Amino acid sequence: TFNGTWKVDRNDNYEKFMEQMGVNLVKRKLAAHDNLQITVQQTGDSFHVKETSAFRTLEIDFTSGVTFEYSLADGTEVKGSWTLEGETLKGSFTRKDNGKVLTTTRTVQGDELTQSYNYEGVDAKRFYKRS
Ligand code: MYR
Repeated sequence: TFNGTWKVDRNDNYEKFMEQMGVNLVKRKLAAHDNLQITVQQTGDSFHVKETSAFRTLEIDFTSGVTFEYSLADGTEVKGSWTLEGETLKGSFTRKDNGKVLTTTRTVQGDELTQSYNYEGVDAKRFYKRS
């Protein structure tokens, strides 16, 4: 289900979420139009994700339930994992700088992937279309 290339189509409350994350105004404005695209290849419990945006291109591998390290596009370093629960990927990532937790989910319905984000009481979503 997650397999394929997904291009961000629209955001819901993403700027407020980034503000809660401490991202400054200029970066928030840029990040709201980052043209993020992810290509996901799932093999059982393992995932290979290629991320491309206005900011960077990177590839990561992770396995359901296994902790890994990741740097957000603004440089914030986090450590955590994605866990596959049924048809939903549930992520929990702890910031290295302040110990606070960002939670996120990914689900696919038809040709749309929805990623939700929560940080310190603020929720946001990004919707991606298959491309
Ligand atoms: C991946 O599966 O794409 C890599 C792991 C993602 C971990 C956390 C994703 C949260 C991104 C939040 C962006 C916030 C910008 C301030």
